[in-house]
Amino acid sequence: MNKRQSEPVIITRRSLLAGALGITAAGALAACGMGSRGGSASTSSGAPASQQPTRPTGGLGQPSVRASAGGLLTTSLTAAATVLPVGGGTIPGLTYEQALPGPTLKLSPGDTLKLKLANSLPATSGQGMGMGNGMGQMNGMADAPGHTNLHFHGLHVSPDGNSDNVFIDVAPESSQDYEVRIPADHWGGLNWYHPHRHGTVTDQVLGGMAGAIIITGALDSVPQIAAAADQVLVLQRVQEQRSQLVMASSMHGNEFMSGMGNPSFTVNGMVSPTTTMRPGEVQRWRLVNADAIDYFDLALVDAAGTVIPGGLHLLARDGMALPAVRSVDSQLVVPGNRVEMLIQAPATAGSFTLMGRVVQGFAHGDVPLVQVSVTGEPNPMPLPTTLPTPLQAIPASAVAHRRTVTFGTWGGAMVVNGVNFADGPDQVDLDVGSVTEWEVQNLSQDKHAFHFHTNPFMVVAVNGVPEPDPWFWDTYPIPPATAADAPGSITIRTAPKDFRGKIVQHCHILPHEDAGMMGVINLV
Ligand SMILES: [Cu+2]
Repeated sequence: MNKRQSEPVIITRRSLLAGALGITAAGALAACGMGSRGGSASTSSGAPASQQPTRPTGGLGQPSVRASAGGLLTTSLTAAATVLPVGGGTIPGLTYEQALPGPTLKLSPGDTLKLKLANSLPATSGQGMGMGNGMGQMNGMADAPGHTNLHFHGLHVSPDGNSDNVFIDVAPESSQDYEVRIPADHWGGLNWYHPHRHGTVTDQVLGGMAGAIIITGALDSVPQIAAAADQVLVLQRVQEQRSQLVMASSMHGNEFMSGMGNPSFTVNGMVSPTTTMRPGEVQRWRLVNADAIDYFDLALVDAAGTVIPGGLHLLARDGMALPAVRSVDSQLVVPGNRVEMLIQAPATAGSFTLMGRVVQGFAHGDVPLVQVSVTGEPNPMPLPTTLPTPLQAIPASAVAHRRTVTFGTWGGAMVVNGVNFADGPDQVDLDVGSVTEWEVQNLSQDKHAFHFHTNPFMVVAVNGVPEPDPWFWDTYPIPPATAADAPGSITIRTAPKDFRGKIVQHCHILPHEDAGMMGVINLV
């Protein structure tokens, strides 16, 4: 049974109170004996006692876990207004299951998820941000306060019917039964769910509506990974003046607005939670950037504030395992990105911090995401080198089609291929079963983060410079244009398979998406 502190250590201006949602979730988890591993048999290590990891005992809790059994996970999520305790006061939020973040859904390849989404959101939520008053229409925002739906971000599943279909509309006081079939050959990794009803997404994600989805996979049985304590880290914000931020950030230069309304960045519902590791211990940390706006540059820093070189041992990005461990100083995560990594505590007692370092242009400063106290008997654990991954790089020789896609602004509106979602949308076909190479251009001098649904893509170049080790993502920042005739670009290769239907490509800076920076892709 885990021992957990009753209170998070308060080191920042704001911190969720003891008894806040993260602690409640952790307590509930400990009470039902699941611990941080979520009760998964697949993480049983069989390692000798000296190799057993220290279980997290600090203030860092884990979201509650809902795991499939016998090939099926039947569950429900109720979206509703929630009062979030912050500092000495409260902030009105929007959550799933009254929890920040929502519960973690854990499934295996071949499983079916049957999920009832119940919409108990206030029918007025989202009003006051310009929707329905002309200003929102000018921005391309849909006039649908309180409406919602679900997107299963990162899952390679059908986009049709009642599966991962973002054209479903769930009105207030109604519900929707989703059925999502995970292919038997789905890759394992961390994904996430969030609302995707055009026009209300930003308000709902900023309010707190997000949760992790774990697909089990080959990494789980790598001995060095199986021996490591598994921590899911859901990075979100709690936010005053949410509706004003939504409105302001849908305009140009959003990053300068991202500090509006005193945001507090949380991990599993707490500000700068603490955990402990033994000297030399290795833990498996899986982080999703579930913020709607901000980029973060992740790095481990020591007590003196110095970056620990090679401190992030990357296993997977956007839910897809790398072919080998990559040990890096830092890793950028834009909204929607996931990064899974091993973290090794130094050989001697002390402390270090997972820092979400500021990215130029954003207002949040360096955010200490998780603080680690290194204490106790040394427990040196090994790191793996090569990794099992079911993915294969897409060679240039396989490219059958080429296309250019543009993200930018036109007459003040956010557009894809020159068209605002409310005015079209832009529609393009994408051939299933063959390889297409895309140049995705950013015509504006704002930041944009490219995402499209159902299939991942391999990033082969950024601004025309080849990537040294091209691999897969499902969300990737497009560098800003440096001049009107000098767009930023990423070059990607896609090999869509298995599913046909109507999906979307959009900017994952969600106020841009709500403002119409989204187009339709027909998988044909
Ligand atoms: Cu954007």
